[in-house]
Amino acid sequence: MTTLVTPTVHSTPVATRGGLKRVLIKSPHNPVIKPSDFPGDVMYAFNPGAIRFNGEYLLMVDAATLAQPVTLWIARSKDGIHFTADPEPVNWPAPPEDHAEDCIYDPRITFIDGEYIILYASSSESAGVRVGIVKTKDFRTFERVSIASEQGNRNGALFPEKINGLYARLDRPFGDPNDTCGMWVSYSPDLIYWGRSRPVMSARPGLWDSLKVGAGAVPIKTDKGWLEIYHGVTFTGAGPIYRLGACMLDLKDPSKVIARGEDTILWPEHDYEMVGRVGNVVFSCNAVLTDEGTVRIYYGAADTCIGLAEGKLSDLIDACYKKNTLRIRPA
Ligand code: BMA
Repeated sequence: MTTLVTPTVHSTPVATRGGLKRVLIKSPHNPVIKPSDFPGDVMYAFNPGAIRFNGEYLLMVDAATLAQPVTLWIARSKDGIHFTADPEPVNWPAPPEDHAEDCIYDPRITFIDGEYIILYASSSESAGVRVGIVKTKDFRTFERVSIASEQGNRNGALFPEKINGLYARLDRPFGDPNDTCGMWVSYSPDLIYWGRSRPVMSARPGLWDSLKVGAGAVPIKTDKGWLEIYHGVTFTGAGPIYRLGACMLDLKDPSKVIARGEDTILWPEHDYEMVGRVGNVVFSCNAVLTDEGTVRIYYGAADTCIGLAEGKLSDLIDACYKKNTLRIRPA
C-alpha cells in the first residue's frame, strides 16, 4: 500500500537554520491571502503586484475563476496582513482589436510622475504573450497605454524614475518555454515604443537559477544601486522550482550588474508553497519598502495563494554581495 508522505515544514518563521541567517522571514499568518478570501468562484489567487496606496497595502492579484483563466482582482489591507477583496475583479480596459487578451497576469505596479503604471503579461492565442501597460490614478478606473510590439516577452517591471531621460523596464524575452532565458532592460520615450534593449543577466549553470531568470519586483533605489528581487528557475527531474534572489544594478546603466548574491533568498518549503496548481513555486511581482526600513514581499505560492515575507533593506542589500562559502548550491 502506498503511504502519502507530508513534507516536514516549519509552521513558524525560522530566523536561522544550519547557522545561516535568513534574509527574509515568512509571516506566521501565511498564506495571508487564499482563494476563499475572494467572492465568487476564485480557484487560485497568486502573484500580486503590491504598493502602498491611500495609507493601505493594495494588492492586485492574479485570480483564476471558472469563467476566466486569470483575471486581476484587488485586495486591500491596513496592516498588510489582513486583506479584504474588492467585490468585483478590476474593470480592465479593452485591448486593441488585433490582440484579444485571453489571459492577463503578473501585474507590477510603479508609481511615477503622479500616476500608477501597471506592466503585466498580456496573453493572446492569436498574438502571443506581450508586455501590456495600463495606468490608473485611483485603482478604480484604468486606462490603456500600450501593448508592446514584441511577441514572446513578459515579466515587465518599470523603474520608478526615468533613466537618462527615458522610461526603463526590466523584461524577459523568451522563445521555447524549455529554453534558458534571461533578464533584459529596454527603454522608451513614451511607454509605447521600446528599444535599446540590453541583456542584464543570464541563468547560472549549476546554481538555483540555472534555467531562467527574470524580473520580480519593481526595483528599489538605494545608495548602492537598484536593488532587484528577481525570480530564478531550475529544472529537476520532477519539474521546475521557482525561487527568489537579489541583485544590485547600476543606477545609470541597469544593464551593469554590480553584485548578485549566490544564494536564493526565498524558496518553497511549506505545504502551501509546494502543493497547488503549480507546485514548488515562490514568485514575486513586488517588494514594498516600509517606513521602518524593511521590505515586504507578497509572493505567489504554488500559483495558488499568497505569502508574505519580510526582511531588512540592509540585509537584502548585503545578500546581493554574498558568496556561498559553504558551497551549498541547490540545483
Ligand atoms: C511563470 C509565470 C508565473 C508563474 C510561474 C510558475 O512563467 O507564468 O505567472 O507563477 O511561471 O508557474
